[in-house]
Amino acid sequence: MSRDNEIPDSDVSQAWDQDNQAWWDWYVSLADNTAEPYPLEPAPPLPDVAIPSESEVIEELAAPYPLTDEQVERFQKNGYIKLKNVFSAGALMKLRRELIRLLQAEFGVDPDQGARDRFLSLEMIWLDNPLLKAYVLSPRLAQIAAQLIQSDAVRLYHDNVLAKQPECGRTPWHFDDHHFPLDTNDVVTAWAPVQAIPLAMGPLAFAYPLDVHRLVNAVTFEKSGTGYDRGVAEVFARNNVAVDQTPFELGEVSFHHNLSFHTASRNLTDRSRIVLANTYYGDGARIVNSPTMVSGDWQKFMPGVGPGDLAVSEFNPICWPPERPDHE
Ligand SMILES: O=C(O)CCC(=O)C(=O)O
Repeated sequence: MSRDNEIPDSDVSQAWDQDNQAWWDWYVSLADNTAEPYPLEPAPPLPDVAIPSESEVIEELAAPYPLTDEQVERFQKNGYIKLKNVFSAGALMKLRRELIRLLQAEFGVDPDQGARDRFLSLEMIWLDNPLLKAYVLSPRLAQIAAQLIQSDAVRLYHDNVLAKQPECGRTPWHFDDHHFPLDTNDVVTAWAPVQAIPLAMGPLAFAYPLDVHRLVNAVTFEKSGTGYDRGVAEVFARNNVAVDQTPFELGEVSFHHNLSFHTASRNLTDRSRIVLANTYYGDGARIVNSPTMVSGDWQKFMPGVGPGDLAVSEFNPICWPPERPDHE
């Protein structure tokens, strides 16, 4: 029980009443960080490449990235897949430059210089930033997402710029099913780092196969403290659950299902780990009847849409297939 109001710590039925940055500050506070930290190490250098024009980027992001049946089956079995060369080095460096500019404008800190300890987040950037719009509504990412969840059409749930600063702690074990108040499991997040991620920087790490989420059904979510994170880690360790914790090459993007359990370790390098994470879902999904505080300020991502409604708003365009008209 929390002493203030006698509401149990497991009761998340109340709505989130702060912004998305406050949500992330809260969420990462649920991670267990008791392991001894190591000293920071230098991040790998960024590539020295020509930066493409906006139209070159749009052209690159419109080209399909065909998946093999084996890749789709692997995603469906394991709940995630890491794909190499989804973006060229030039397209990534252009995105990185823009994300740093946006983070600096919002938080007043250069995420690569001296800023410490925080998990910064920006979302819904695509709405008034044409360059970001090209990456977020990118036919390439949405086509991969649609193929992985075998959906005829996918909509955008939201974009999320995530900057894990040097020395910031772990991302707690979780799956995204609670984060997105959608009544479907046809949900996939494209997690696109804008630099290579060595182990020391805390790459996203996935427990597999997908159905290991059933092992932790009985672990009660707690909205304060690190009990849930520790509980999941203990069950996974006891059951020898496999975890893919491997570096990301430049241009590599992971795609994870909303039932895929994932985590990330601390960032122990001297550079922020910056990522653009876009979530897509199968067209036709509805909002669940009772969204919880774990879904954060979801109404910002779907203005005018209420519990039980079809998950369709002007902020959730169909991103794949490109020719499909929006039925609003
Ligand atoms: O970037 C992270 O550490 C966590 C991101 C995440 O959990 C997600 O995008 O689903």
